[in-house]
Amino acid sequence: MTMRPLLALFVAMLWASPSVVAMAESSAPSIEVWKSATCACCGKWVEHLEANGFAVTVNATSPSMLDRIKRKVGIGRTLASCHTGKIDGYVIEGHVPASDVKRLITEKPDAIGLSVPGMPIGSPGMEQDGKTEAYDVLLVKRDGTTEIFARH
Ligand SMILES: [Cu+2]
Repeated sequence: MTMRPLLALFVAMLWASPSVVAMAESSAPSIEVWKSATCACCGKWVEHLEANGFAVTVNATSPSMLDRIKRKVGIGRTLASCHTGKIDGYVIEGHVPASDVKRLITEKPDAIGLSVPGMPIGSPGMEQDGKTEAYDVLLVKRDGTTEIFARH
């Protein structure tokens, strides 16, 4: 008897999920990215976003300007990576997978944004001969603390 409502819920979820996916893909989310003109892995990350349906505006920036931008948006030294992006008021620092950016703008948590500190091998834009290392996508809170948003 108790299984029936659960089953109904499960079926309802199955029905709901494809439409949620379709909604997320129907409008191209637009992201603005700041990076140095010569950063190759940054360029590959931009291509990764575009391949996943993002409209990307790229700003070529000097390293010192990039540092200033990171500091201004609340990305400290320990959270920093090569490029910095902004989407829907959120900061996207480093090689964050497109799927996590989409989840962020769908779930809309109260936070500064996401960061993948450093440049982990195998993250989007950092592919090297199929090698990968484990990395976490961090949710950067308004007080500067972080929590794990996704593990890869
Ligand atoms: Cu990089």
